[in-house]
Amino acid sequence: MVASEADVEVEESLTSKQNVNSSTYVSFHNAQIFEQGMSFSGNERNKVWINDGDSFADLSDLSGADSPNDSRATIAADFDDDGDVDLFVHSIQRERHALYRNDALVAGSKNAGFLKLRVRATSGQYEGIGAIVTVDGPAGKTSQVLSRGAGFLSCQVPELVFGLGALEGAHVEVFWPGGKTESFGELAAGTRATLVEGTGEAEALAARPRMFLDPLPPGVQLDEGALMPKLAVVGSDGKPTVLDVVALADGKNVLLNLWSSSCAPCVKELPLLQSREASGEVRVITLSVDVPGDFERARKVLAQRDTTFPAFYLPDVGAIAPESGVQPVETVIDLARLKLPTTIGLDKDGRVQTILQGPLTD
Ligand SMILES: [Ca+2]
Ligand SMILES: [Ca+2]
Repeated sequence: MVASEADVEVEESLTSKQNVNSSTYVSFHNAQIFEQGMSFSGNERNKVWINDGDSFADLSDLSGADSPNDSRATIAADFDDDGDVDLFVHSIQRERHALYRNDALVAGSKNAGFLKLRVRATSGQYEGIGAIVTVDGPAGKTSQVLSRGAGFLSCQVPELVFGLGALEGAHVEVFWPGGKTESFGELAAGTRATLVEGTGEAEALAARPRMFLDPLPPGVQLDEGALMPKLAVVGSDGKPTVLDVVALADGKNVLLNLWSSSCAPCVKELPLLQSREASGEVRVITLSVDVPGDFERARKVLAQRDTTFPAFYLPDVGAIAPESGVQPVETVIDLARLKLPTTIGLDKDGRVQTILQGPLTD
C-alpha cells in the first residue's frame, strides 16, 4: 500500500506513451524484469505463516519459502501424499516453478494424524463442488469447502486434507450441494477416502506416498556421489590450464573451496584452509570466482597469506577453446546463484562426498 503523503515517483514509462512492441520497451522492461531477474514488485519476498492456535508465527525465512521471485500463483496440496499440505508456487521470472515440500509432519510420530478426503455427489454435479466437509479435529469442528477454484490463476486439487494431531480418528460429515447433511462416521487417522453421497460409507483410497528429494545446494549443479569433471580454468601464472581434482588429490581426500576476494568470510577462512593443507591429511584446492579473467586481486590476497595449496581462477568468457573431456566451470557451478564460500568435499577419485555452504567451522 502506498501512503497518500508519499512523494509521487515519476517514472518515464508512466508519463509517456510507449508501444509495448517498441525496441525501447522490450529492451528496457523485458531485459530488466524477465532476463536479468529484477523485481516487478519491489523485491517483496514471499511469506509463510503457521497458525499455532492463538496467533500466527512468521516462518518465511525458516521454511525456505521466502523466494525473492515475483510469484503469481500458489497451489496448496499434498503432492507427495504423506499427509501434509505442500506448496507449488508459480513465478514470472527466474526459476518459474517451485515445489516446496512440507516437513511439518514426521511420519510415524504421535502428531502425524491426518485425513485426506475426496467427495462424489450422486445428485447434481458429479464432483460435488460446493460440498462442505466437517471434521471433529483436535481444535473442535473444522470445515473446508470443495471449491476447485483457489487463489489467483490456480485451481484446487479435488481433495481436502485435515490435520488430526494426536487423535486416532475423527468424525466426518458432509453438507452436500443439494442441501442434505450426511454423516460418514468415525474415520481412522491416515485414512485416504472418497465420500460418496447417500452411502454413509467412506470408500478407502490406496496410499501412494512418494519421496521428494532435497534440491541441489544453491549454485552447485552436482549431487553427492557425482564425479567432478575436469574444468577449464586459469592457473596462478595467469595461463589457461585444466583443474583435474584427481591428478591433484595425491591419493587424499580433497576440499575444493570456491571463494572470492570480495567475500569477507571467504578471505577469513583462508588461514584455516592453509592449515588443513599443511596438516597433510587432506588436499586443499581453491577456485576463485572473482570476475572472469580478472584474478589479480584474488592472487594478491593468497600471496599475502603465504598459501601453498593449488589455486585456480576463472578464465575470460570464451577465452579457452573447448578441449576433449574438459568442461567450462559453468557446467557445474551456477555463478549467479553460488553461495560463498562453498567447499566441495571429494574423495581421492573425485567423487563428491559433501557440499558445505558457508564458512568451515574447523
Ligand atoms: Ca505432503
Ligand atoms: Ca511432508
